[in-house]
Amino acid sequence: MGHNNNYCSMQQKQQQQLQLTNGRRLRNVATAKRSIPTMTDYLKLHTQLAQVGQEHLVKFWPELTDDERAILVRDITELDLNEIKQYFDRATISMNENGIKLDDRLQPIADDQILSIARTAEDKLNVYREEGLQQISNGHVAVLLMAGGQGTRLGFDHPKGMYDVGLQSGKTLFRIQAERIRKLEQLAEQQTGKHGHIVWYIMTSEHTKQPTLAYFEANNYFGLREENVLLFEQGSLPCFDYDGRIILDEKHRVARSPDGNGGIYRAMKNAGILEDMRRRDVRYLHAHSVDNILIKVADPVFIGYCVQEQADCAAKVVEKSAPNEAVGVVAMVDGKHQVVEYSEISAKTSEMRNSNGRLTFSAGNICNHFFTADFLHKIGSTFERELKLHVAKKKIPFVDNAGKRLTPDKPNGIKIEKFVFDVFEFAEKFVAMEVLRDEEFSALKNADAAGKDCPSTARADLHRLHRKYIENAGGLVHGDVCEISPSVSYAGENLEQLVKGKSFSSPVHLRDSLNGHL
Ligand code: UD2
Repeated sequence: MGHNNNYCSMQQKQQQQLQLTNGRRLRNVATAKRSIPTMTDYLKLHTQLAQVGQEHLVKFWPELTDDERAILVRDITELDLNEIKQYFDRATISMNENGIKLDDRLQPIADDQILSIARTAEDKLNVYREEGLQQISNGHVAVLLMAGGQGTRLGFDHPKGMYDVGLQSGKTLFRIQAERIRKLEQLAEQQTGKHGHIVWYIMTSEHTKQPTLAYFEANNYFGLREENVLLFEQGSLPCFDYDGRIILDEKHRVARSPDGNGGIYRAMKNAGILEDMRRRDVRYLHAHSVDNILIKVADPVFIGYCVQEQADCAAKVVEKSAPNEAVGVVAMVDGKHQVVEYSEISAKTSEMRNSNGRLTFSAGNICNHFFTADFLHKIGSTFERELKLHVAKKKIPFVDNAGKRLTPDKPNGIKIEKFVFDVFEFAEKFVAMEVLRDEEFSALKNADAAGKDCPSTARADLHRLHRKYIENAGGLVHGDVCEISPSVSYAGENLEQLVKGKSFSSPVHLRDSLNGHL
């Protein structure tokens, strides 16, 4: 099993550092060779563990086989025990702060730090678009896809990116994103005459790495160059009981879970992604979640805006639909940007409106971010260790004193996660871009039974948008089902010659003319 833990000692880190193989594939060197632990190893481990109150981790040692001992030793040595202790202490503080209201410390994003697409003139947006396309042509732009989540709510047993949303084309989220990247490279080349590659970094977790890699290989990287698609694995953190003791998942396994999408910062450093960016002269990174079917991957307008504003960190946001919509909003707390959860604001503050009638705290976060490479280096080398910890009480399977594995029926411990947006406060210049929800955000979170953020809504949102693209280009669509392949248009551009003055009946499927269906 490709167990990678990023919370390890320096020496371990050097041994375990993920390495790039063949310029693309990542391999955990530590798993390549495993030696049989001796009694001396055991005694040494026991002493180290006892110093931090975790010696129970080796209590089943006499019953374990050599192989199991080797696995347990690896699991434990991958933990940086001193750091782990601090994690639990900080997690406890964070749990105690849960629910504290931030109203008195809250300010909205300053007007000059947020650009609303709806209220910006088209020629200004074009300037940003051209800037973004120029940066793409120069090879300075990469995408970081956060794809380490398990998608349990969707009830799909594979990485979410492999989900077929039920479009006519049968395309999965991964394929849609790959095709948008390819199209954007072409658009950039058409504008500048120069072909630049968009590097696609994909963060996976222990659970999603192998199936994701196999899926990309089986699909020939969707026509992208293999060396420009790099998968890497995020770290994990051990699960604790309420007294700070690390939970044993099996007699020879430490219980752990992915360290959250904020794991990107440590994983990018440890897996050599920051170094890869430096080597390729990638200067700007667009990071986003896997589950937004409308995602404008490497959006040149967003990139161009951030570059021209000289921002080091940015977020796309959508206007909150109602005061009680349970989304985090981007705001300032004590003068620093952060995402404030719905639960951290009182109803009175969430209902506040400006003189123009808009909600004062309306910048809904959509897991869609921009970072400069310099900023990511800064986070990796200093601020990563200060990232906030988010704690959830969970039912965590454990082994009892008799060595029997049990699944509790109520929460028995905590899982700790870091969030990608918690770096905003370290930015020297943070900006936000408010985009239109119907053009840029429709998340796939649940199965259809939930009735929202599910396959039916994702499909309907894409159909509606693509229909709007055709209508904006002077065509007519009768009926609801309408899909435009990214090979035809990335975001509604260049459709006039195909659709102007024409009328289409649902189901409409605009594909590459080479494929003959118009
Ligand atoms: C995320 C945002 C939330 C809002 C919402 C919109 C965070 C922490 N929260 O909430 O503010 O914007 O999206 O849809 O960003 N992931 C990993 N590794 C992990 C956990 C998650 O890669 O350990 C990925 C996951 O695959 C997905 C993205 O991060 O692509 C967001 O994760 P989620 O769907 O669990 O987050 P959600 O919907 O609670």
